[in-house]
Amino acid sequence: MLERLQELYDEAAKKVDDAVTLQQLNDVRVAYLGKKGPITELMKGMGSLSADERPKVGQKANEVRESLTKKIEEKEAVLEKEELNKKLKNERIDVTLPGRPVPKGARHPLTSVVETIEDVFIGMGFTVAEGPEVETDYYNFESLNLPKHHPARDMQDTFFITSDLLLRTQTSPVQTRSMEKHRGQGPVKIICPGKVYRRDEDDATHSHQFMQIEGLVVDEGIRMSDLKGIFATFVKQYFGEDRDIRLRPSFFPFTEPSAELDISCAMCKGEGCRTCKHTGWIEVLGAGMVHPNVLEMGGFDPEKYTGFAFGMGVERFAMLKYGIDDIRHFYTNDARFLRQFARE
Ligand code: 2U9
Repeated sequence: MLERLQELYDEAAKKVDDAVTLQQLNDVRVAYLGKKGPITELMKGMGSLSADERPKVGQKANEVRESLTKKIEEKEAVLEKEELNKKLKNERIDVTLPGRPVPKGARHPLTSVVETIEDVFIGMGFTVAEGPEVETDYYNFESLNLPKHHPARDMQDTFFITSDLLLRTQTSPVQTRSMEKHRGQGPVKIICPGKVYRRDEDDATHSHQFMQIEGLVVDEGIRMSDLKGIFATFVKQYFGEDRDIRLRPSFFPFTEPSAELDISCAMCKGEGCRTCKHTGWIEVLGAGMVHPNVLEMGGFDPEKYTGFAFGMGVERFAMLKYGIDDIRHFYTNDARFLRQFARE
C-alpha cells in the first residue's frame, strides 16, 4: 500500500507538471484528491491492515495528500500569473482614443417655463403649492361656486372616473385645499402649477392634457389694485420691461368681479399685426376677486377677508415667448423640437 501511494503521488505530480491551463490543473486535483479519487479508495481498504501497518499507511496517505495539495497550489499560482500576463499583453487599452459622447438630456420647455414663472412669484413672496390630479367633484366644482347642474360646468368637458371622482379640469382645487389648511386665518399667498385635463379634441391650440399655473392671495384688505400691481411686475419680469398691461371685464363663476389680462403685442409694438389679431393686445390670463361663496367654503369669513385669484395656461405662455405655433409639439417628444430649449 505504501508503494501504491508513492506511485499515485508520482503519477499525479507528473500530471501537475504537465498541466498548462488552470482547467487541466483542476482536473488533476479532482481526479487524485476528490472523494472518488484513488487515494480515498485506497484508504477505504485500511481496515484489513494489521495494527502495526495501519498508522504507517495513514501517515503516508496524509503526506501524499499534503504534498500533492501544495504542489497543485504552487502550480496554480504560476499558471494564474501566466494567464494574467497573457491578458495584459492582449488587452492593451489605448487611453489616447477619444471617448464616445453620451447624449445629454435637458429640461422640457414646459418645465423651464413653470420654473421661470415660479421664480418671479417666489420673488414677490408667494409659495408653491401642489395637489392631486384625481379630484373629487366637491374640490373641482362645488367649492368653486359651481354647484351641480350649474350651466358653467358645461364650459369644461370633464374626464370622470366615477360619478364623484374626476381628473381635475383646473388646479383650483389645490387652492381650496390650501385655504382649508389655513383654517380661516390669513394670509394665503400661493401659486399652484400642475397638469389639468379636459375632454377637448386635440388641435394646434387645444390639448386634452395641459398645464396651468393658478394663484391665490387672501388677506384682510386685498383689493383689485393689488392684483394689477402683481401683474404689472410679473409681465415685465417674464415678457420684458417694454410690455404694458390692461384689464378687461370678464366672467368666471369663482371670481367677482372678473377680468382678463392683456399684454401689449411685442411683434408690432401695439400697431396691430397678425399675432395680436390687429388689436395691439394679446390675452394672457384670467383673474378676479375671489367670490365670497368661495372664501366661505374655504373657511374664510368674507366680511373680514378678501382675495384675488388668477389662472394661466403654461403652454400659451411658452408659445408666446418662443413663437411656437402648435401646442402638440409639447407632447409629441420630437427630440429635434426639445433640443432647441436645452440650456447649459
Ligand atoms: C379659488 C378661487 C378662485 C382661478 C382663476 C381663471 C381666472 C382663469 C383660465 C386661464 C386659461 C384657465 O388655463 S386656462 O384655460 N383661468 O381664467 N382662473 S380666476 O380662480 C380661483 C381659483 C381657486 C379657490
